[in-house]
Amino acid sequence: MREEWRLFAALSLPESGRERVAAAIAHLQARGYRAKWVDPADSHLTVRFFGSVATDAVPNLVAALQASVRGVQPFLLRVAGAGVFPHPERPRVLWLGVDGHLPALLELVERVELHAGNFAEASETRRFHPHITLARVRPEDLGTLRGLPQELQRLGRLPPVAFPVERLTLYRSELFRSGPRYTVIEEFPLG
Ligand code: 2AM
Repeated sequence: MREEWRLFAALSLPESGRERVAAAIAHLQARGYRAKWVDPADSHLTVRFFGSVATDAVPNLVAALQASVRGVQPFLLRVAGAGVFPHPERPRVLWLGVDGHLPALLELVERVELHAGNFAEASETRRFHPHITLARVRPEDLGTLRGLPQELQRLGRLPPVAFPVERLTLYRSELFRSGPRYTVIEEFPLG
């Protein structure tokens, strides 16, 4: 049987950003909130989710991502703000936002789409909304999230954390009962 990997390209967070994710999760957990929390060590900003890709196509995907970062200079983002998808009254994903040099981020996203979008299982239908996931909310968690909008506002007002973007990373995601395991397949330095 032909092997497939579940792949996505993302920006990995520096240590200071991972600390902010860990602090945000600890803050929400201290409020008694329950959810499927991410492991802060794995936190990232997804640029493009490819889904299942045949392993024999991975070298071509790597070449396409190499092409997509060519000539793109490193840029600065900041971890800032917080929110939920899809709607505060129906929280499914809790996240931290980013600001800073967003035009450079959007250009990178467009270049990845242009060069590597054809490797993705599904075409991108949703507008790109840069975010760093903190947690996924299960239906049974909803009752624990009392005062969520206020808590997210509080997190969103914390001083922004610098997030220098120096490389794009291709990750493999394997899903286990205990949660996803991410492995770095290849890194693509900017500049
Ligand atoms: P999320 O954190 O916003 O859920 C690996 O699954 C990464 O790819 C996650 O960060 C996830 O984003 C992102 N992703 C984007 N689209 C996805 C999809 N359709 N299915 C699963 N993950 C997706």
